[in-house]
Amino acid sequence: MFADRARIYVRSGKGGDGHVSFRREKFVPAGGPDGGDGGRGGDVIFAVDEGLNTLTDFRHVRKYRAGDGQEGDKRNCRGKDGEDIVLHVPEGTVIREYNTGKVIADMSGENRRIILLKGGRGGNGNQHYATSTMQAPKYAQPGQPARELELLLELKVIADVGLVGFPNVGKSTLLARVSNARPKIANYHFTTLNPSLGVVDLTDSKGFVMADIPGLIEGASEGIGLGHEFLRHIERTKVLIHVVDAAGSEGRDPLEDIRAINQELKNYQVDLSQKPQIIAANKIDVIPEGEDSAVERIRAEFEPLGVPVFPISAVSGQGVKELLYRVAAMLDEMDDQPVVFAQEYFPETALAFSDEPYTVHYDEAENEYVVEGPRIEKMLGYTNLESEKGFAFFQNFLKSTGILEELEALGIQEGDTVRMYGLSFDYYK
Ligand SMILES: Nc1nc2c(ncn2[C@@H]2O[C@H](COP(=O)(O)OP(=O)(O)OP(=O)(O)O)[C@@H](O)[C@H]2O)c(=O)[nH]1
Ligand SMILES: [Mg+2]
Repeated sequence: MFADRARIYVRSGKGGDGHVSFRREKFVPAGGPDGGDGGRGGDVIFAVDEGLNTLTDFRHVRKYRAGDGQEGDKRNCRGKDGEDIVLHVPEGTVIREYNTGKVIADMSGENRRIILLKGGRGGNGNQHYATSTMQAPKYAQPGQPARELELLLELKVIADVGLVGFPNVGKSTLLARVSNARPKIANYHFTTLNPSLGVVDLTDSKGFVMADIPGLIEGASEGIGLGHEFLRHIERTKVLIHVVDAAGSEGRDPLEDIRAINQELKNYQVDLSQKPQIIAANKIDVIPEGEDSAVERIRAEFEPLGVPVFPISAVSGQGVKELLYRVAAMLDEMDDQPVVFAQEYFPETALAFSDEPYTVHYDEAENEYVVEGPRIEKMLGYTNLESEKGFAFFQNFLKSTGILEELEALGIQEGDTVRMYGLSFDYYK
């Protein structure tokens, strides 16, 4: 198993309250307001630390709080800012919102340091509220509240190459032959239950990391047979070695096997069939002499599609070296950019007015979907949809709060109308 996980709680600092006070000086009978502003609450920050390679620390300490901003003081003194808290994580840590599982940040590639949760702004002191008619304001602004989130941290070792194929085709046998890994091998389906990794060393060529995943079956892309769990592990690999039993030992047709697995790869949440692929036509040592060779039929169908085919025997080692050098060459040609997951959850918008309710329903009479409630009203009141920034905020709000998912659950189709307080728009994915 190469997924290291931890569940933690983080909280940003509350903004300090603004202060109410009045100048008191000798010979000045009624001084003006001099209440200072509250300090800013501390941010929750994540930073990549090259020296780390596990999430172990986060399984021991689970709660992380940034400091609160201090209240303002008399004589226009600004309250002290709360201290930021910096959580150091290994590269490749994916930070998700715990309840929805949505990605907030992927600490890979360029993402070395991010502010995950901003501290609250400090409130204005009463000095800001003096006007010609109100010279002694007794009001100061409260600081913005702290924000909290439950997070799931997940570390994935990034394998360059993933082995995919039906159960029992020889994926683990291949990994064991070419790497330091010692996965279990046996002549029955689902021998491999957890993904495992091995390092492939090559002379005169750069080595790579290979991931063996459990066998896929039809319906894997819908989660059947733990398909989601397994496919998730190959999301970030750069090349797939598609292993097939070219001897058809179990009475199936190798070509149909390849098509079926490709269909599952295509149907998964992200289209994995777009990844560069190489076919390992395995078990050639047991193809009966003189038989119409499946290898040639595989070549005829897949090589014109740009997928190289290598006949191998993972047991005898025949053809394996050629396969590995071709994989190394494919990796060499690719840029070194790791695949970085896109943000799906936006704490700033998801947590906006989060204690206010809202509802989503279908209005049959109008044939419209209706989203309403104080939370929506406040959000719209606060957002300028004409501006680019405001519109992005609005979109992230719909995504992060789960409103889009609720609409989909109600059966919304492309082009249907959604109504929110006098605002109507067409739904498009
Ligand atoms: N004759 C022959 N048998 C092979 C070859 N490769 C694998 N096998 C046999 O096929 C069976 C399954 O091998 P595994 O490596 O466990 O297959 P797998 O694809 O990892 O299977 P799952 O983990 O169940 O998905 C074992 O009995 C292997 O010895 C090969 O090249 N030739
Ligand atoms: Mg296996």
